[in-house]
Amino acid sequence: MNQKFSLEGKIALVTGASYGIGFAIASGFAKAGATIVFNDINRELVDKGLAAYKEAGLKATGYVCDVTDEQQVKDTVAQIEKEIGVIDILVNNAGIIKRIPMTDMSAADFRRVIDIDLNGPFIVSKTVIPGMIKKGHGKIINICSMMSELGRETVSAYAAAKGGLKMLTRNIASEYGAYNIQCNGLGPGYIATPQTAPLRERQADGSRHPFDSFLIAKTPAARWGTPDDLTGPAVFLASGASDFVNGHILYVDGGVLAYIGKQP
Ligand code: NAP
Ligand code: GCO
Repeated sequence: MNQKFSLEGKIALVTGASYGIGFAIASGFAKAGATIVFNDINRELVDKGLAAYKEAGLKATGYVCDVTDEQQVKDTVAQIEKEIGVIDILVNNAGIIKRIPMTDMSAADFRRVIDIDLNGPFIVSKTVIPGMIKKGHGKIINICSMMSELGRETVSAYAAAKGGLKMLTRNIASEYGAYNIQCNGLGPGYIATPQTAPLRERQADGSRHPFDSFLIAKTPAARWGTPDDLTGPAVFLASGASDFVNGHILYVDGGVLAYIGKQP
């Protein structure tokens, strides 16, 4: 049974994986036997990531690549295939959020979030899939969100992107399942990373951020998730243990989506 969860001999690309959730998932893949490759948006971040993987005792190869730039993605995937090998596992992790009330949000800001969080996974997936078809197998994992299912004030662009990513996941599953490519989503709940740091900042009087208190009351596990909470589910979706799982969004949220919330 352990063999079913092994990633030995597999090449995994995790986008935006210099730190945060991507770094944790890539690290989990490495511990499961995969050769890990990652990209980030600039050399400084890639070097930061390389140092972090080295410090964790893990071998990783990093590339500077903006997932929204189709030519950069084509060139990077070709370089990976030449230097490392054809990609078996793709995790579309790179993403941003802009928390702005919708009526105050510029169209440019809305487009930027959609570009990175939805167009990026489209561009990287369409570039990687031909190699997977030639290999006769592939795993694509799209990092979705609670906002793939729920709305919230100030995150209109992000929710639209992550809702679209849920359906892109299902469409890739539908269109390429016949090539033994499984495409699934991983939907983290609220995870303690730099992206959510503003929601956890202590108030001037030292009290919890209002959202922090709200989230704890909305989570049966009564805690924020950690990036490490995602590594087991990610390895499952990247491994042979999920070969008949396709088009599924696996929520790793401590029970948020199932829970009405603790009575005040
Ligand atoms: P994070 O800490 O902000 O890390 C995101 C990474 O993606 C950063 O390294 C970022 O670089 C990189 N990136 C941004 N734009 C890029 C681009 N155009 N090309 C390549 N890389 C780019 O975010 P996180 O919390 O780890 O989240 C990772 C993913 O999980 C995102 O898709 C996010 O939406 C999703 N997610 C997060 C949570 C959560 O609670 N944290 C929950 C559900 C889903 P920069 O440093 O330059 O921005
Ligand atoms: C927010 C948070 C969330 C998390 C995550 C939840 O402002 O609501 O940033 O969007 O990042 O996506 O699953």
